[in-house]
Amino acid sequence: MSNRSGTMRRIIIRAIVIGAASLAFHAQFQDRALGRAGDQLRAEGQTSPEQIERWQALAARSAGPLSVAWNKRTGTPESILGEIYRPMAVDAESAARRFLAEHAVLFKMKSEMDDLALERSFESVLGRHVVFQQNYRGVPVYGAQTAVHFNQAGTIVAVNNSYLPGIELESVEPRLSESDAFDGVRHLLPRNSRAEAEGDLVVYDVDGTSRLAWRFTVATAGPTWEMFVDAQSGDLVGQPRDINRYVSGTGQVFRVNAVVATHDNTLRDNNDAASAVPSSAYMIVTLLGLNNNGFLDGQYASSSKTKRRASSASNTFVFDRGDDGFSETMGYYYIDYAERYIQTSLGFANVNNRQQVFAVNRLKQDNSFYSSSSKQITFGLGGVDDAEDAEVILHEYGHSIQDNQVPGFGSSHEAGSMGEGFGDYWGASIGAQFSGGFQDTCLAECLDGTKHYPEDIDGEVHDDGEIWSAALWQIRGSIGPVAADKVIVAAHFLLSRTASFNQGANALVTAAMSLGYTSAQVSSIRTILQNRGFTVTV
Ligand SMILES: [Ca+2]
Ligand SMILES: [Ca+2]
Ligand SMILES: [Ca+2]
Ligand SMILES: [Ca+2]
Ligand SMILES: [Zn+2]
Repeated sequence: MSNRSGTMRRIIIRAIVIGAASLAFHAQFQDRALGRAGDQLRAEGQTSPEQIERWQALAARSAGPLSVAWNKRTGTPESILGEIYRPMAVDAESAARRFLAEHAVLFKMKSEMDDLALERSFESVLGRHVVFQQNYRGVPVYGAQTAVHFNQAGTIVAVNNSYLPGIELESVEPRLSESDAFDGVRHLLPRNSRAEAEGDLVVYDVDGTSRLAWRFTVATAGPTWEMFVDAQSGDLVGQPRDINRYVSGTGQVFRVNAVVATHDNTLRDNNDAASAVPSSAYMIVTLLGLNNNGFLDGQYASSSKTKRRASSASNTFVFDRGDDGFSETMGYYYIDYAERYIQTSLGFANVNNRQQVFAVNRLKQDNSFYSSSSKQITFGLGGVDDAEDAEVILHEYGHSIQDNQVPGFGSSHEAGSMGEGFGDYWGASIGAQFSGGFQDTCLAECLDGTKHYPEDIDGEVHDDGEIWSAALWQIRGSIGPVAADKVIVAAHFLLSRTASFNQGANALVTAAMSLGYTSAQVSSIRTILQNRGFTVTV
């Protein structure tokens, strides 16, 4: 007997060192050695030898084979499945409490269970489900719940457990009030997404440390932010997190615009007629980040200022250009695409990380604009509807990007010109990801232009912006699309709202050096800008 338990102990220790797979084997082995039912017993995760013994005591009395997963941090069962415990002749909550109390040492719970409050008790086709919330001295422990699931016969068939044992806090009285705590961190939320917060006092455990914290949820038109603030120190714990659940939908868009999509510069608008453009110009795309409310509302874009909005319960937005829903879909798709590119490919977490609201049919003129006061984009209907063209959509989004990086950017003539030039560049650079190299007439003329600073300045921001967009386009040709897009966006951070062309040029070179670009890349950028007539001294 002692020999056998000595062997077992050695096996236990080795199993723990080797990890989950071996532990599963061990548990199976030991169970069989004890002569109990449970050939199918499986274990996942790790725990201590003492806990294994307690587990064996539970498994020995189970009605059938079990599986268990261990919580790495606490060493307690995180999930138990199987016929765990025979029916008891009491109500479900009492039965659940009796079961947990009997195994309180295994679950590392207080035997009196007075820190478990009934959260929910409900029926399903399986049977009854009883969910407890853990409280610490009356304060809910965030995410700490224990659920006991019964089948129709009253047998316990599953336990989920995230109870957190061993919490020790000096006080559960917050030093900071809810509003003081939020005031200290609200500036950390992405710009333009600040709103009123809902706060709850919780015990929050992260990285093995428990603390008293205010949990805030901040609903905005786009993301819903969740953030935790230490209720004693006021420190933000972790990062704000978007807790919305987004869905994907289906949309139909032009590959950039009708001309680029067909490589046909002779296409005419024909008063918005669908027949003016061949069906080959369209492509079906996945619309990401939708809120699932049936409209084109999502994480990074919303067509909510549009009149008579398109809607689809299945998030299917397939229209041709005869329907304004097509323009809404174009706006949603390309804005969302650009923002994901900024965050994922360029690596900026804080550049226009918000929901861009736009309207596609409120303006009759052949014009579009971004408003730095409302932060919204309005696309005009004159001629070809502006939102039928990704280059226009992205141009306006370019203004939004710059306003987000440097609020009020463009307040001098040269800064305004750089804003127009960046918008044209941005539309062309993102558009080129779809166009396979084809440029429509306008873009080719603007971006490959030879305008030179300062003698070609005529005082109109779009005209003078062509000096800037042509320089940026050359930089892109020299160092590549992603490297160019990244340094161009990064350089905005270094500018004031009234920056001059020369400041913009020096900022580009400074940003390239700060990003660690090679000396060949940096000198190429510098030379291109100097050849445009800018004075670059960095
Ligand atoms: Ca038209
Ligand atoms: Ca239209
Ligand atoms: Ca029109
Ligand atoms: Ca137009
Ligand atoms: Zn513009």
